[in-house]
Order: sequence, then structure tokens, then C-alpha cells
Amino acid sequence: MTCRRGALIVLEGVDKAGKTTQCNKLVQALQDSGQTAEMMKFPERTTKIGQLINSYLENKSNLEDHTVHLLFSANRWELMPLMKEKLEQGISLVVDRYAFSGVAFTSAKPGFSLDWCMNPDKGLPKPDLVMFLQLSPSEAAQRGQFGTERYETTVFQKAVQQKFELLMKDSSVKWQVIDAARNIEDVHADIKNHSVDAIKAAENEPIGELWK
Ligand code: FDM
Repeated sequence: MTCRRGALIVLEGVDKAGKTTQCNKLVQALQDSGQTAEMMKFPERTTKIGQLINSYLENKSNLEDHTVHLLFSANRWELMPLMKEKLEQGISLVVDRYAFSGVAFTSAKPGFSLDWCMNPDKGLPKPDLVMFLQLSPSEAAQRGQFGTERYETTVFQKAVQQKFELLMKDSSVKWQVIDAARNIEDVHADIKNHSVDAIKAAENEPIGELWK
């Protein structure tokens, strides 16, 4: 290969675990150490599909549950060509939420199987590493009140956490649980070490397909 590809690194976790803070710090640290890295987040609210999702999350519109699940997935697929292009250019992508949030949040609603929820995301670029920022509901509560968006309640977040635990049993995905109850710098150091290893391991590997 003339150009080593970048790694696809995903941060997942329940609300208040510090995903966004840690994604920003990781991109900065990778760039400071001379690596090419960029951040992405899902949902990507700026596209047409993303705007529908945004309005739903802000409780400004209602969408049927299957429909919104498919929109979240479509929002990842519409970014897929750009993600692949960047990875192939050697840019590592640090992604705040991905298909795992998609499955965990919808399957926490009544009447949704994990399998049905996973189907639309099958074949997306497979992350080289998924770090799950682990934080117990009581620790999350100590970090302050939830916001006003849809899903921001303790009861729902507990159900989501259980679904993430089921997803983490799937050994076809490289999961790493990170103890997010520690201070920001310790969590960051841990995340950075795992990411540097993942970037090295991904360099000469083709991009995989998720859940296939
Ligand atoms: N969410 C996020 C889903 O329900 N499905 C998805 O596929 C994704 C990516 O949207 F409540 C939920 C999870 C969270 C909300 O919030 C997005 P943030 O604050 O933008 O991460």
C-alpha cells in the first residue's frame, strides 16, 4: 500500500460519560503527536436527514420509532463515502457515537429486537476500536441534571446501558471498556494509549464491514 490507511475509532457510552470531551482531547493529542486525525459525530445534524433527527431529538417533531431508527442509520450511510475517503487518505477518524448507539437506544424501546435494530447498519465501515466509557447511573447522576432532549432520563439511560452490555458480548467487534469515573486526564491517557495501538494495528489492514 502506498498510503497507510487511518483507523476508525469510536467512543460510545451513556450520557454524561464524557464522550465528546474525550473525543476532542483525543483528536488534539493525536494531532500534537504528528498523526492525521479528525473528529466526527453521529447523529450528524447538519444534513437534511440530520435536521429531521435534530428536530425529533429536540422534541420539536414526532417520528414513528422504526422510521427514526432508519433515519439514524441513513445518516451514517450518507456519511459513509466521506468516511472511507478519509480513512483511505490516511486520516484517522475519532467518532462520537456510531451504530452501537443506534442499536442500544432503539432496542431499549418496547418491541424492538437487537437483531432488527442491527440490520440496517450491517456493512458500514467497521470500527478498528470501540471504546465504551463506563459510568454507573449513580455516578452519572452526580454529574448533574440531564438536559431536555428526548431520551435524557435516568430510566431510559439504564435500559440503554443494558443494551450496550449485550452488544459488547459480540467478539466480532473490538471493544474496550474504559472506566469513565476517573478524572478527565486519566481517562484521556487510557483512551490515547488504546488508540495509538489501534492506529498501528489498522495501518496495513483493509477496512472491515460491520456485523457481516
Ligand atoms: N441516538 C444516537 C440514537 O437514538 N440513535 C443513533 O443512531 C445515534 C447515533 O441520539 F440520545 C441518540 C443518542 C442520544 C442522541 O445525542 C444524540 P448527542 O448528545 O448528540 O450525542
